[in-house]
Amino acid sequence: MDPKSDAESVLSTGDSVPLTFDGFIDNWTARTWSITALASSLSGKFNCKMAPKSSDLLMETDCVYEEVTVQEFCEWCEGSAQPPSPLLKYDKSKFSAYVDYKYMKDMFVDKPDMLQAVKWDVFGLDGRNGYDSTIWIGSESASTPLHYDTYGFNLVAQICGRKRWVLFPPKDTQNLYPTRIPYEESSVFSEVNLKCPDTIKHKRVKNCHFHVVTLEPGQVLYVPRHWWHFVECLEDSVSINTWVEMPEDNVSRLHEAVTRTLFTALLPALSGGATSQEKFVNPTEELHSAAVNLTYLQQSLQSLRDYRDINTQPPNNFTSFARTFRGIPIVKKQEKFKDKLGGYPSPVKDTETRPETKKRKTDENLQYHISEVEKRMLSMAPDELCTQKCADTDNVCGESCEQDSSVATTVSLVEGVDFNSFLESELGGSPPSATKKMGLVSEWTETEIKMADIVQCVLHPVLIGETSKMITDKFVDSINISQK
Ligand SMILES: O=C(O)CCC(=O)C(=O)O
Repeated sequence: MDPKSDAESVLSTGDSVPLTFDGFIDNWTARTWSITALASSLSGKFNCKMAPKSSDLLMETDCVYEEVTVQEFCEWCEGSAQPPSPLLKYDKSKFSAYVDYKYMKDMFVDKPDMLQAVKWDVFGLDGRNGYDSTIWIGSESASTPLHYDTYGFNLVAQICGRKRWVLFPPKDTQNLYPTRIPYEESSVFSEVNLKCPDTIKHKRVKNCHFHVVTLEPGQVLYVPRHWWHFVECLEDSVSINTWVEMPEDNVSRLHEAVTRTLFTALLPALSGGATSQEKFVNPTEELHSAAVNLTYLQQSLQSLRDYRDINTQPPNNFTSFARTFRGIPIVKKQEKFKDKLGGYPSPVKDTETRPETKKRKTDENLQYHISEVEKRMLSMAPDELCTQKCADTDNVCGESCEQDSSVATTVSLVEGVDFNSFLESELGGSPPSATKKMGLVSEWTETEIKMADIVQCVLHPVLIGETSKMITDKFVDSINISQK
């Protein structure tokens, strides 16, 4: 194998690409979770995002929120909502429901055992579990608008149901018309409506590189730092993710502090008073005074100074993640576009979409860290391996045995396609020419739209990057980390 094509080298290039991992979380207790099982374990009430099924651009500020138990969510999904469920008034054929972006340490506060049901050690992240993870419980069609996260890299484990991810590299940022409205610390949203791209208003979207993947239960997706993503549940689904801190986050923290300071100062002009703030600020976001924001900005400068001054750098999570996959080959996989975005897919047969899986060769000279899954396999006697029906293509056991991909591990590349291929597969080749602004919560006035457009230019990530660089040059010398 060409050493440059192993997973570690692909991950470690300056611009790594999304990868999917098969067979790495089969031993998680969380793999057995279903929405029904969660409903019987969790009694609390959680915020649930209700969104109309529509091909309009849908931001989180356009949705309504209801407080529900997971049992009520589950009954609504099954079409058996009962009074006094607040979801009773929503028709499942017209709405989606999303108990999204919930920190597991809050949701499972009185169920500490359930936090141990998630273990990221197999990805080189020792000791990382549910305490550092977020859970997303969505009905079919529930979605998260196109955005990128400013901090870290992301690992996403699909627990049940399938989810479609459309990803774009950071080099497409200008092609995706970034906006900080609605404002959320650590997320940059896009103005582009992927379900119905307006190629007149957003001409550059045609230059984008679309990386599309359908995550199936048991798969894990690696989302590299600053990759844009639009995510949609193809079925009722549960996923769990962890955002993993990186050294570059020190610079991102300064960018975010500058953005927050400017946004908070501009908000009164935008909203004409407190009443319409909800249009401009994402529902989960909490704003602070200018004084608190400036303190936060100073703290981010201090973190940069500390980072520069530490002689021995703290362990780098990304290096440790990448090193775990040294010597592991990468399978090339391109989404077959079996299901249309926002459509009502019929189940896909496993054999049609899964890449071929191969059990890795056990060679003492290979220096890679052996995954937990593989350790389990290696601790088995050869005939035990046979009864597990492993994909023994190297014939370790010497017997012929039936192939079963569930015990093998595979790392696959999520390759990119261009705009036309994306449109042909997803929208039947005819892009609509206009995008409407959704307004389930409240309609936007002409003045608000104009003001928001101006603020969005002032808060453009490129400008914030330049301002942050100036601040860094003035207050912190020679920072030795990427300032992208
Ligand atoms: O699963 C989703 O709907 C969105 C997930 C997401 O945005 C993330 O993990 O960064």
